[in-house]
Amino acid sequence: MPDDNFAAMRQSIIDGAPDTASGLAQQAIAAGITPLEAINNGYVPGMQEVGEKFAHGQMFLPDMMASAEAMQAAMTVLEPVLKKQGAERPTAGTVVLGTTKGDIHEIGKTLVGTLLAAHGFRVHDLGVDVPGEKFASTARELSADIVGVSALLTTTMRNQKGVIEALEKAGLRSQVKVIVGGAPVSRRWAEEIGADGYAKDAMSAVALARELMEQKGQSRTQAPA
Ligand code: B12
Repeated sequence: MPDDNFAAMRQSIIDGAPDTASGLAQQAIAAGITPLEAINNGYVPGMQEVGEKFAHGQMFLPDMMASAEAMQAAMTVLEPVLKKQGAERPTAGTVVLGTTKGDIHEIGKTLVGTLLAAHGFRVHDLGVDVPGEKFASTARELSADIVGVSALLTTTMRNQKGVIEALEKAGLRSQVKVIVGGAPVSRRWAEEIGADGYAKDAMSAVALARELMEQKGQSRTQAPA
């Protein structure tokens, strides 16, 4: 697909144009473009630019909301194609995923969930504004291997630590790996709060989850009988 089409995808997000965004996604699939190429080269760069414009006062909240709608319209087309790939694989592990309390940003978290599912993980998405106790109770219910916590605001990052504390309180911390992400989150922050890993984007989150599953497998075989 020519770069022009990726530029059009990017622009559809900046313009907050859901119909254009989903139409371009359909065209991309028909042309044999992988959903990931469309996401990484077209739509996500659009969202990044929206964030920059908002930060510089060149875009306002309603514009950012329209851009989010356009992104979701594109994802509605791309997600089923991505998920189909995962349904054809053996289960790689169970992940409980959500955006932390006080935070309603969901696009990045959902993308992480979609890619994990596309790579064979069983993903339970708790949605947004999720309290730590809910992460813990669901992790127990599903015997989760991994809990993934997203935060997009500097004010809600600290609630990622709250999730770890809730898992500790529930006596689950040693059984569950915790991964964190979101635009303001860093590797250093992950270490500071005692998470097991950080990933900067959805593809790295898949690699991280696989690595942690391997570690879990090793500690299981090394554990005394
Ligand atoms: C879209 C958007 C919104 C939408 C969200 C819609 C939705 N349904 O999700 C709306 C309009 C609702 C919104 C609201 C607000 N927003 Co806003 N928003 C954004 C924006 C432009 C894009 C976020 C996004 O979707 N990016 C695209 C995705 C693909 O990227 P991502 O989220 O970073 O996710 C990737 C990685 O971070 C990682 N990842 C994400 N989660 C996880 C989880 C795990 C476990 C792992 C491993 C990895 C991982 O992988 C993802 C995929 O590659 C950002 C700008 C930015 N640069 O982030 C601002 C931004 C986050 N928002 C901001 C603000 C200030 C707000 C508001 C407070 C505005 C207001 N005055 O009301 C409210 C907050 C409401 C709340 N309580 O949560 C600020 C935050 C500033 C700060 N320092 O805290 C930002 C940075 C904009 C800015 N530059 O000022 N927002």
